[in-house]
Amino acid sequence: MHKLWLQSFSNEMPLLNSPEEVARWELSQFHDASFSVCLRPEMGDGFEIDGDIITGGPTGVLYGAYTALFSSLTGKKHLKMRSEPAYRLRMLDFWDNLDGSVERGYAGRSLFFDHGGLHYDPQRIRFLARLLASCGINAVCINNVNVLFEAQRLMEDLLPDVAELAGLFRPFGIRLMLSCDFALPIRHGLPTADPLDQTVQDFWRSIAEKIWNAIPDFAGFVVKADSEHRPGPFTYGRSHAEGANMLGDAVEPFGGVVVWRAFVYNCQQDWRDTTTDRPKAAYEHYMPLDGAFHDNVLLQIKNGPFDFQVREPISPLLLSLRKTHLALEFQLTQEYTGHQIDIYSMPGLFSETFAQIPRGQLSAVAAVANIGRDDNYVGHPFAALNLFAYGCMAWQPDLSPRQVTELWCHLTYPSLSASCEEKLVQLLMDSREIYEKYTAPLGLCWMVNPGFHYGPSPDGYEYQSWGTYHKADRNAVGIDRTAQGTGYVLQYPPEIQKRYADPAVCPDHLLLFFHRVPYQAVMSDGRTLIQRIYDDHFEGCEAVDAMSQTLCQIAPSLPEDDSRVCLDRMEKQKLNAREWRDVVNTFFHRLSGADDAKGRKIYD
Ligand code: GCV
Repeated sequence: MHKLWLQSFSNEMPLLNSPEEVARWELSQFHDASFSVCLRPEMGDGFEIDGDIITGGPTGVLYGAYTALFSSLTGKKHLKMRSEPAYRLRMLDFWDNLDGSVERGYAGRSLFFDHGGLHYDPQRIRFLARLLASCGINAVCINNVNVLFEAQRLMEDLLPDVAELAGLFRPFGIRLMLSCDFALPIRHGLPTADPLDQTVQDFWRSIAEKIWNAIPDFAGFVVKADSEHRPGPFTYGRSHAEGANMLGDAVEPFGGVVVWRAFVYNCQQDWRDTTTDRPKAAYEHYMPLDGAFHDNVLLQIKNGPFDFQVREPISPLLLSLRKTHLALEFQLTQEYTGHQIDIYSMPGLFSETFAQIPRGQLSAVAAVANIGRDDNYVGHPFAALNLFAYGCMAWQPDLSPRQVTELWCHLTYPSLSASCEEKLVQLLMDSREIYEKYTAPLGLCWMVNPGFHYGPSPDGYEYQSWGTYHKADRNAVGIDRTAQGTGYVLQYPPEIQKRYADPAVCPDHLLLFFHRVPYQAVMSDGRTLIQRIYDDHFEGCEAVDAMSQTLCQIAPSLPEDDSRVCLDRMEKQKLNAREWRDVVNTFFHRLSGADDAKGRKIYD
């Protein structure tokens, strides 16, 4: 079984009962270091390391143990440090269905489900829990936020099986969550799911009671309501605060939380309608509700205002709500970023996002898992970096992308030479910008194949109902989202508005997100926009060839399976990059009639 970044750790972990036992056992397996553990319950997740003494709370000792061991494996001895997580709740959300499929999953089928019920290898689940705990993740929501009909059974006859699964995660300090269907009361014969209806409120209280009886440390519910055809309070003329608070009240006696997703927009927009601009939707829905949510309700907001595109500005909602508990949501599974075939490393994204959010603004962090039943859990061996970095940075958001990438490389491939390791670190660090260049540079979103979301289709979403348009014509491309256009930019605090509203100062990588720009407009570096589009696509594609050469140099030093999978996927990435380059360049060449100043081949 693949051990990902726990390469140097023993495989033989016995059944243990608590994070403290796990901590002591992990430490006991490393003979070149001897640590002692001291429990201080009031420290919670926090810990202190002073030489060979680890002091921490009930879960803190576990995090302290992994930190001490990782440091010792990277040659750092005699640590003296104190640490506690920046965010109390560090969630991983699985989009797994009971039939074993995974929505937007690129690492094989579900690790939890099959054939309409729970179906898993306990060994693999325990190892997964160990991996997650080792990077600080402390909650997993096991089922898809699109709660398909069958999945409602997780709160019904399948609850004992869910409780058993919770028992496998518990010794690793990880609590379970479930996505729930807002219309569940109707399935049970109630005529309504109206959150203000007393019978509905009683129904949810009794559901909560059953769940917490079965799983005393259950963490709470994740809810996708009134979003992409999911049921929700709008059906009853109720607000999302009314809907979320009703569930909040139901779980409150048990100390539970409701994580309410803010991914609400009109997915049946008429493309002719220029008065609706999808990125504005979440802010318009939730700003008026600031202060209306109960204390145990968290609003979960995607990092950008659209939907995990290759590059988006930060969601303005994350910066503006002041009286609501917030959870930031990332997507590790590479839906729009290469399906775990192409390499796209996310530490840079995490770091840039955290850096823009004032300290204290967030209560929790969540990420959509990139995990499945593949032997290496994540499809592409290098995609494990995204999982590891997410966990580490949800704990310590100011870790630098390089630090976390180096740590991951060192732990995952301990026998790489220093020069190979440096090559791999650089390859991973560069991968995001390279992917962006050959696919959708300059803030151009949604040029992917509709539905499937891999490979280019510049006009694929242009006349659809999803509110995802770039409006390229023969003169210009992009949407004017300034005050003169859709007004989206006005949702940002004034100092950020200034940065985005003026095309002369707007960062190039977001230019076409905020502005409609003529192809012949001159960019800050003196090139025309059209030339920049061509250059980025040619350069991105060349960079993939260079990346492939670097990978060939590193591959012989990687474990055989990893080497094979990486090289095989790199061949596919090269084809994908070439396809993107040619399709997008041809698309803009046909529209603009402008030739490439460097005379490179653009197909007619
Ligand atoms: C789980 C995007 C994805 C959907 C996903 C949705 C969401 O639209 O394509 O698969 O649904 O986001 O985050 O709810």
